[in-house]
Amino acid sequence: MGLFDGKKGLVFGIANDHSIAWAITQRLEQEGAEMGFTHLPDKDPERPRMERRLRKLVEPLGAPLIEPCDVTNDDDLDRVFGIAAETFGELDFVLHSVAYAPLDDLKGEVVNVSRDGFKLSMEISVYSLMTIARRARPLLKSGGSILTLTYLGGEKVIPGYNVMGLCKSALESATEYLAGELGPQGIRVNALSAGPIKTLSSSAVGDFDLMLQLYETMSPLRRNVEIDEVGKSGMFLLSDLASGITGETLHVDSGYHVMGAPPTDSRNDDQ
Ligand code: 0WD
Repeated sequence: MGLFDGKKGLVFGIANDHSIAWAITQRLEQEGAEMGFTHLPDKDPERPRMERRLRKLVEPLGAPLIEPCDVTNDDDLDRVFGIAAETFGELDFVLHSVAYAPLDDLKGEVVNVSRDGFKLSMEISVYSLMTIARRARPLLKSGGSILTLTYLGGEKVIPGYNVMGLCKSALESATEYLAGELGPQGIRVNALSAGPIKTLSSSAVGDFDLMLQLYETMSPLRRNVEIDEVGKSGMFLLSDLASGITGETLHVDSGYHVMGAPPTDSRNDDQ
């Protein structure tokens, strides 16, 4: 008996086998979930890289829905949710694991962020949660849930995270508002705040290797989180085990977020 036997969901944001959404998907699949998946539309239809990568991962799971979807495109979203309604009827969960900021805006100081870069980052990384939740709402069963992915840079200044920090702050607020609005329908909305994990997206974040080192020396567990730890906690938040949890941002980060100063054993004795 799996926690997700007979349950159906939609997953946005698997780019490859290093993606956090893939780690959560693997745990959901082990628990019996049936899932549909979207990928970024390929720019060159002759070389469908994104589609091929996703198909390789999810076809072995017997995925009944694999569709291109750019979350900035309403037609794409309408099509995907239309197919989801035909394929699944009702949904039990939606996983939103999507974020983007133009490289120049991500690398530059927040004070210099461009108007267009700010709008695009917010649209893909924050508004997409609202627009997905709106379309998912009529399909989600009472007891269903939505999960998004965030990072500590939405709560504290993390140099190098820059405009994405502003996006994550707004995303966590959106999680709370959506929880407030969808709760009366029995739908939970939560965010998982993951520690740094090497993926396609994180490779664009400045000083990423330094962050990995900091988590090793500063976090209470003195190590980085494994991607499967994010996978199983994500599965938990989407499952009935978390039936009393909504509007929450759960940190899965070896406890790094509770530290206010470096631990004594990491300080240089000569100082
Ligand atoms: O350390 C990390 N990796 C952390 C990631 C720590 C804490 C949080 N997160 C968050 C990210 O901000 C993101 O919200 O987790 C989520 C997933 O990130 P990931 O697994 O690290 O990154 P990745 O494997 O790149 O998946 C993000 C995907 C995109 O991948 P690429 O690399 O192709 O941009 O978001 C999707 C896309 O699949 N995506 C879009 N999907 C639809 N429409 C769009 C779009 N316009 N833009 C990006």
